[in-house]
Amino acid sequence: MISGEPGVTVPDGTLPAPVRRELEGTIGRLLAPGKGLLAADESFSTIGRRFEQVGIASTEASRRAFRELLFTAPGIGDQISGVILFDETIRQRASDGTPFPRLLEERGSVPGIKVDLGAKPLALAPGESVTEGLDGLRERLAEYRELGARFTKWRAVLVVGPGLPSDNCVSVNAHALARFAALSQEAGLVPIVEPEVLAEGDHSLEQSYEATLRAQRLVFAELVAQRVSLEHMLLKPNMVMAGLQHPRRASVEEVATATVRTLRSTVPPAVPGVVFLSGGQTPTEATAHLAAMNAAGPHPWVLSFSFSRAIQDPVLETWRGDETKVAEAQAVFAEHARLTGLARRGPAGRDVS
Ligand code: 5MM
Repeated sequence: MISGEPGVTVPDGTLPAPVRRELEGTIGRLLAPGKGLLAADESFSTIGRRFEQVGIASTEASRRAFRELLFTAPGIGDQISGVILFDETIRQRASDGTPFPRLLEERGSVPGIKVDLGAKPLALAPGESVTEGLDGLRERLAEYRELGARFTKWRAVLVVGPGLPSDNCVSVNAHALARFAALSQEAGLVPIVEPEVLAEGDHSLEQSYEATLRAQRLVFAELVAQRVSLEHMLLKPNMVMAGLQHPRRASVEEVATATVRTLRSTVPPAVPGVVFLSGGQTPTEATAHLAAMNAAGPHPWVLSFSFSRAIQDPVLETWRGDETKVAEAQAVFAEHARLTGLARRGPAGRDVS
């Protein structure tokens, strides 16, 4: 029990006090003003696709070189509060032999890890998926902690289409997200809960809004049912947008308004922060949307970013696997991270640091 007003005590959940303190410390670092997260957790197939687009062969060496380029970018810790790593990456080292998690800590970014094993076809639900990876997760979390991770991420994928996402798909993914979050908190790792309503498709903004609302409602119902401490987690949602193949792009204001409405309707104020994915938006779009949402504040949660493509794409295009372009690509990275960090500014709101 903790004391609130004199004479009032409220239950403070099931997490032991030292674990709560550690999770709060990590969250404070991840949500530090002006900074956000870099999602560098592409699995083999995803990074293979991204590399192929710029003519780079995906090998252990090329993946390591690209991640080293990102993690050694001058000033990374001034702009990137945390980096989500992939299983291969958390075990790799910089050229000087420093393990990547230690390198990031030394530079002021918290190392984290994607712990799901990917979205797999959901039985009897054509076109839909369920994210796997719960078996043995407690043991894997203990190992990742040993390797230096201080937060975790799990992504569920929801497709919008006629009759989709199905209630069944939303439900099984919400259940898995909550199981992952509970196990992470138990291990002293801050869970980042990512129910992604995909932007791929020709659906309208209204359909994206409805699917996002439904997904987030159920995710929070499951989180509460499974005793996850809402104060010790972060949500990583999509922004509400028309599908990338929809003929009309919504305005920045429309996206910001619709996205903030879904948050207000579904995310309890106990949640300290929301770190958006970029979902195929250009860096300019993703940054403009985040800035507009923050300008519409103050909000009960910190609104920040956890972008992969919207930060990395221009860096990859500059680098293209060319050793002589490393410094130039790092400068592009620093500039994009700086501009994205500026989008975190808004009216004075919640401060968790
Ligand atoms: C980096 O991409 C992550 C998913 O990777 P896999 O599909 O290979 O497992 C993804 O979860 C990412 O962290 C988020 O979607 C954010 O990335 P974007 O590109 O949407 O900002």
